[in-house]
Amino acid sequence: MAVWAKAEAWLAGPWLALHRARPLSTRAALAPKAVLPFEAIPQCPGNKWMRVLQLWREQGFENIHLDMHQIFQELGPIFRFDVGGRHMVLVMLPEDVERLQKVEGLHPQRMFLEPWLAYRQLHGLKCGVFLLNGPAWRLDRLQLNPGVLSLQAMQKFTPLVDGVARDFSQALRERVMQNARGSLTLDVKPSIFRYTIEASNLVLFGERLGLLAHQPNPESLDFIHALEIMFKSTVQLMFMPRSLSRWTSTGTWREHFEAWDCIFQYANKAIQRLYQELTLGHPWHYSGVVAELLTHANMTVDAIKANSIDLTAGSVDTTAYPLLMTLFELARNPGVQQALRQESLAAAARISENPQRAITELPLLRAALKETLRLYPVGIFLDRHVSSDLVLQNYHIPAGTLVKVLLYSLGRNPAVFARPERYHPQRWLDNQGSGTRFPHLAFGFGVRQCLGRRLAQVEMLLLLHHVLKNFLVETLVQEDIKMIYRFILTPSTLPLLTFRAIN
Ligand code: O4W
Repeated sequence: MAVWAKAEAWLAGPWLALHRARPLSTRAALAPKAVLPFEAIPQCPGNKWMRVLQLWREQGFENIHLDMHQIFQELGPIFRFDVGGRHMVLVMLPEDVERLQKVEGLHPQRMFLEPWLAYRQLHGLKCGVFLLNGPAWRLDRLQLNPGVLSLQAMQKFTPLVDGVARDFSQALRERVMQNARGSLTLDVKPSIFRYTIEASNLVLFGERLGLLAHQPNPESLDFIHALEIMFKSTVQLMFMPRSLSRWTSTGTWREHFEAWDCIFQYANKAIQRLYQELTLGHPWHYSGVVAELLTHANMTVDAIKANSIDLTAGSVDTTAYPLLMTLFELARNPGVQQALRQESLAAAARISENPQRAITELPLLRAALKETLRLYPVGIFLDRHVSSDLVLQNYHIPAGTLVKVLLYSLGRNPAVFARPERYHPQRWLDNQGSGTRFPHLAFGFGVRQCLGRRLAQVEMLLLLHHVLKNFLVETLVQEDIKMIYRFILTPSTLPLLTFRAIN
């Protein structure tokens, strides 16, 4: 216990100083509130071209979240950073996110993602909203929201997801019961990926693939593999100007484009099947998000296709990894797991009558998902090209600057989250009454927040609800899992989990 307390104090030390902000030295001596010029922002040490070299040698930036976390501890809660020819400002405090939110204009702009854009340019393909900016972005985004992100859309697709989540736990139960011990120990990652593909495909296209009942089909395995290659090569290419990387990383560009070929092929087939059926006659029932868009949205078919590809490809890893990290945290925190199970069992009858109740009747499980994303945010950065001047940590930030919020550091700051290393979902509920609510920023903020937010939340919530009702989840591993940055934050390894049937 004493050791713990010490470790905690050590961890908290620099952080608490950070949160009080503006520590040390010269700045404190200056007139209070005098806004300092941009050039005075502490600069990340090291040479920017050396970092390009490091990127190239290390084949990516797998520890960028840890490196930047470290730099915050050394330089304070704001610093400047350049890689190659790019300049950016990094921040990590909730107050700065608030300031960014306040100055948000009509067309908030994200970073420029060259490798993804290059593929679409090469093939003359339209971009989905993730890559668009300006008025073109806004037009499409406003058309997409009602079919994808609205409460009504969520109410329509929740029963579909519930069916897939039930099938998942049914299939797992059958496998568990085949064992004489009534338990099954496995690497659950392939099953969770099949679940997210199956559930998303049903919600988007109104079609079951049958991935949970049968052995994995080769097409979806290729699709999963292509996504992995695409993410990994994105990081190797995104921090370097193309004029340079075309010479230094020719093989990586080829890999990247081949991965996109496979991803587009996979998604296009699903779109084609649906398109044919809709052409043959209009369905009587809700047939999924893309059918809604094709029949109701004021968008071209090409624009709907481009966004369907983003949704199809974007709803696999982004939902699977938080699910896996939640299962792991529940396995090593049996007390938390038991509390969640009680909540799920108490609400089970009402939810099975109407699956939409899951959203209101499982507050602790929803808090657990927030807690997972606090520690393991899928997107470690929120970024904005600011459209007007603003002040962050008392420094002037001119319009046009790329500002990045490191969510990874925000979630692990003890001045924001007491004992941040603890997996403690209850903190989100304890906090609700008080004035200072915790920032839950894993899905971003404002009009550019994650379009798939509600789909991801429902997929995660219902899978965990049905798993918790049916199984005890256990693990031998108590140590933290090392996370690596591959455009999304992913676990470097996952421990075996044991599922033990209840009753
Ligand atoms: C397509 C997507 C579109 C994905 C294929 C895959 C995917 O995973 C996603 C995401 C990513 C989208 C400096 N997607 Cl064709 C974009 C839909 C969250 C969905 N939700 O990752 C988060 C990480 C958002 N991130 C960033 O913006 C980021 C990462 N690094 N940097 C910024």
